[in-house]
Amino acid sequence: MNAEIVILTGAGISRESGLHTFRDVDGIWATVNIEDVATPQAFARDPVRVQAFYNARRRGLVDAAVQPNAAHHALAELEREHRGGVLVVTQNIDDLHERAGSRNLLHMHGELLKAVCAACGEVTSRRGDIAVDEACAACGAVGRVRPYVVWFGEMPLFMDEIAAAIAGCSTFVSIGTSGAVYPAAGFVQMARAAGAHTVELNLEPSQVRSDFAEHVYGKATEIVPAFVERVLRGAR
Ligand code: BJW
Repeated sequence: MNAEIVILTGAGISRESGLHTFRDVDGIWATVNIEDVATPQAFARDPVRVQAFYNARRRGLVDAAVQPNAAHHALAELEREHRGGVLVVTQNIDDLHERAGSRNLLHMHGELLKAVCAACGEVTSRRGDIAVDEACAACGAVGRVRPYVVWFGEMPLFMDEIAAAIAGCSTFVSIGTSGAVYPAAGFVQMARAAGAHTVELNLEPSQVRSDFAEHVYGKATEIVPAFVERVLRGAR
């Protein structure tokens, strides 16, 4: 995946679309414990609770009120217009980048609108709830269908592709992420090692702010379109 610009996005880019971030004061982890919903151990211990948590978030995502915002649209425009190629690596499990038109896109933490069978690995599209006692359509295993998301302690997806893309990029941009979760928080170091220019676009300084060469702080719907315009005009 050759791309001059690699962009990492996090929950902050979708906040102005009406989706919650995780670690802000009104974020998801302020209302529910990670250990209760976002680990394989939680799913083994209490599948009812874990399925209810993700079913509720899936219902929220398919609500007509949730739409891509100006930042998602600006990144899709950048991909269309920039000759050197653009890859978006998102930690988000929502589908707002693809709805805005991004095509060169990797969901490293999975996708809420998909389910996976933990028994056979079959991945399927899913817009409705997953039932706790559901049978997998492919292998018949009961109670093994789970959200297609990456929980703590599980290996994120597309790591080889991401590492190769970062190693070959000339600009690495991080948008709307706190830099609290690895390996994504370490991508900026990989980009620096590859000689890339590194830019942080966020509401506030992230936990890895000192690793970036350039910083712009503000709302994603304001600073991302401005950044994209600057890149497309040819100035960096
Ligand atoms: C705005 C804005 C606006 C707001 N405009 N900006 C010790 C050291 C280092 C690592 C570890 C460690 N102990 C354990 C680990 C590894 C662990 C980890 O990183 N833990 C840390 C907490 C320390 N990582 C993992 O386990 C990962 N796997 C892994 O490492 O595998 C390797 C391995 C596996 C097995 C064996 C051996 C090795 C997996 C991580 C999975 C993360 N999963 C989640 C849930 C996904 C499903 C779901 O959505 O429910 O992913 S957790 C959650 O955090 C979600 C997010 O993608 C992820 C990152 O959050 P994000 O996007 O940064 O959101 P926030 O809320 O943190 O930040 C939002 C930012 O936006 C803020 O800065 C705001 O200011 C800003 N903002 N409004 C612009 N309008």
